[in-house]
Amino acid sequence: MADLKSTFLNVYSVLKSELLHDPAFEFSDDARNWVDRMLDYNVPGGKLNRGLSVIDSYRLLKEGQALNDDEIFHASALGWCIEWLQAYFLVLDDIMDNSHTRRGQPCWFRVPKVGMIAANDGVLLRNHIPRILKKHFRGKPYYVDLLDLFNEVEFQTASGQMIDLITTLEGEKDLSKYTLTLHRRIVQYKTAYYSFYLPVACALLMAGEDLDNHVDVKNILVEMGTYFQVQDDYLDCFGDPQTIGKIGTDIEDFKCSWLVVKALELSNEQQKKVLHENYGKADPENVAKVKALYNELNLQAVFEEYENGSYAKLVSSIEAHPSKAVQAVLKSFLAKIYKRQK
Ligand code: GPP
Ligand code: MG
Ligand code: MG
Ligand code: MG
Repeated sequence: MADLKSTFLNVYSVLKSELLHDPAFEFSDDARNWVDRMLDYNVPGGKLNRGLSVIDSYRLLKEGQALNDDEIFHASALGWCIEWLQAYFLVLDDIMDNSHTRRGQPCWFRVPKVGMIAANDGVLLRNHIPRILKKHFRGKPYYVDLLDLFNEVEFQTASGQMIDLITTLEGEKDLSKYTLTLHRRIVQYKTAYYSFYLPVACALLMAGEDLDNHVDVKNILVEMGTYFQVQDDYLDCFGDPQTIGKIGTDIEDFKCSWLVVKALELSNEQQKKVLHENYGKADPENVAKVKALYNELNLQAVFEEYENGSYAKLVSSIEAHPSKAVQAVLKSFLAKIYKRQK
């Protein structure tokens, strides 16, 4: 495993070096140094789950056949494309959510002399993906499908992010619209497709599969992605910032988080009033009142119950899948996130 990770990290160095010598742009030393630092700051520092999953999934789809160096390189390059996509989303998401830290360091836009250059860095990160794909996959029979997949998933994510953002609009702060149905719609689009479906879809394409034949796999992965974002919402308030590497801002940002939806469901009139008066305010006193109410409502236990139920449902839909290799892919993914603390 440690070995796989170091192989994967070596591929990062190769891809970075190619991008820093892209013949389509005449790099000055300043420009090359900027991109070099920007990539190192934003691309490789996360858990790398999404990226590594492409290699894991491809291996499982090959049912134990040893992968050759070329296959490992290509699966790694696709994994890195997802990590690049994630870096692009996070750099921009942190600006939009006015966040402070990410992966245990200041958000990129908060680094001195970066500021709003980060917005363009996000655009650059996004543009690196088709450049990597062109260089390494142009001759593959699944090249067009790969480009189409990344485009579709990016569109879904940006649409999910849009509904995540417009539900919090100032002047329209209306908690009564925060339901489980709205929450589900937001998280399915903003998180599930790119974080869960995309890695497995990349592996399926590499294995020569037609994605239209795997709608059932997509549905299970979207379900898993929904569970993953509920965990993210939970950790935003109850996680340890040292462990998750970021400080939560969902309460301040008036986010349609799973926690506030559950709190609204479980509150009496008095408690609802507390939420209406304090949710979505930056003042730490207001935030503390919301957190105190979450504790009063025992949301940690409510979450634990959700987590167990969700896990059991996922396991049974995975076990209903006809292919053992696909079952193995899905189970390995689920094992990586079940009861995660970060
Ligand atoms: C996670 O939401 C969603 C994204 C990172 C997608 C962003 C999409 C864009 C098109 C920019 P989040 O805000 O809950 O994540 P975190 O808690 O990590 O900030
Ligand atoms: Mg966000
Ligand atoms: Mg965010
Ligand atoms: Mg979050």
